[in-house]
Amino acid sequence: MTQDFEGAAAPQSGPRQGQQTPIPTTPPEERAVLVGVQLPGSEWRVEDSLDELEQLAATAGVRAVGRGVQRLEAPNPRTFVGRGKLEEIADLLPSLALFDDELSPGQERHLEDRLNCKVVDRTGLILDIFARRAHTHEGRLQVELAQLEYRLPRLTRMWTHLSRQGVGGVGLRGPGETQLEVDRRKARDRIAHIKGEIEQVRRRRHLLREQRRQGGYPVVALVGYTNAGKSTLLNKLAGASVLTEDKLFATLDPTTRQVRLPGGTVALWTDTVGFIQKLPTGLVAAFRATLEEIVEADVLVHVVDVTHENAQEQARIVEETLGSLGVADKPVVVALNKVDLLAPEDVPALPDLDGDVPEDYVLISAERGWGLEELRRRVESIVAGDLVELSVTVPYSESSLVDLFHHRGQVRREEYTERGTRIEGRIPLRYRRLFEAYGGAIG
Ligand SMILES: Nc1nc2c(ncn2[C@@H]2O[C@H](COP(=O)(O)OP(=O)(O)OP(=O)(O)O)[C@@H](O)[C@H]2O)c(=O)[nH]1
Ligand SMILES: [Mg+2]
Repeated sequence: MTQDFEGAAAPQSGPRQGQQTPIPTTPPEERAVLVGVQLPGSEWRVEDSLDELEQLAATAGVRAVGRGVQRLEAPNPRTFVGRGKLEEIADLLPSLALFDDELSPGQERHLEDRLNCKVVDRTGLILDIFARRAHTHEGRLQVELAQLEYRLPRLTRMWTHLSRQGVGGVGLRGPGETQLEVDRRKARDRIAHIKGEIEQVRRRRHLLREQRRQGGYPVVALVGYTNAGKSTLLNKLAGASVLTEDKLFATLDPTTRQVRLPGGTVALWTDTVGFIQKLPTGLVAAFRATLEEIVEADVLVHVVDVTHENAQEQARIVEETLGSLGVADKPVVVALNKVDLLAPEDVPALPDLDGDVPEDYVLISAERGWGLEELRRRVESIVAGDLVELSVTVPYSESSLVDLFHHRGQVRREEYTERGTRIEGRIPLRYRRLFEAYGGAIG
């Protein structure tokens, strides 16, 4: 087991965020030590992951004053890191210890006792950022749900602290326990209530999407690692004014704008919340109403900050997250962004980057507007898709399907029969199954 440690006296040379970490105008109050472990088989170097954690911390207004890094076979079940490392961290007298991995409630409690400071894990920090950034009703609901679910198992803390300090005992145990039960019940009630409200949000979004579908507009979702440039791209394409920032998780709420494709089709492009490594599944689930924009999109544009030293790993995280949303097989165009930052001689070398660059990629600079025409062309060719010949009779109750045929396909013949609208024509392959019940392919 090797150990290394960088304390306040030897600060980590800033992460590559030299260009990214904003300089705080007021001195932040929190003095945080960042703690990470390198476990066997993990794809990320712990230092890179801590660079990212430092960037997250800066976004939350916290200054990192040191790092504790340890190579371990497995995290310590009680204290996550080993005893020696704990002492080194405690010596720095931080007001906050930020752990790069999710801690169990028990670990958090032990660590707070040993380090005598606040202990927050990566999830808690991300939730804090989300909470600051949620502006819409929907965003707030989703964040509150994620926070409550995160905190519920941690609600025992107050009580155990008291009992260990000897304040408890028989007299206090009753009320303490009762209070805890009350708190838990309140939290559970609130969770149920929010889930109900989020369900309404989902329904509303679903309706909106149905309306769009009836309008026949193809839907494009911008996905990608946080800070990749999704919002910048949407702004450039649509003249939208989505907040873009050199901070993680600038966007929480999806924005949708119309963008005309080169052939004249109008598509709806939606900007979504960024992904990040070690994003707990509970958090992803809380954002389901928003992420359904991705699930229901016709095409995904995966924006990658190709200048980031972990671009490959970031892209993989995005693919994994898409997989967990069940959309791994949706058509994707990869937009390798920020090429304006690359030296010209690096640009043509990109396709060989680790031999792992996907086929359907476009080099772009969202900021300069480079490559956007090509991007729109790629998207259009996917949206147009392969056309198949269909002959169907659609019941009058399903008039939206007739609209869809008109908007997305080419109607050659249409007549009104007793059973419904009879249509012959061509439609993109992927819509065929919608018409399966009403007829079939010609030839
Ligand atoms: N040089 C350069 N910078 C870019 C480009 N595109 C985006 N950026 C910068 O990258 C940072 C992040 O951009 P955003 O558009 O906010 O990124 P995002 O993917 O929406 O990020 P989140 O909403 O946080 O997930 C901003 O500082 C942008 O100005 C580009 O093509 N070139
Ligand atoms: Mg954004």
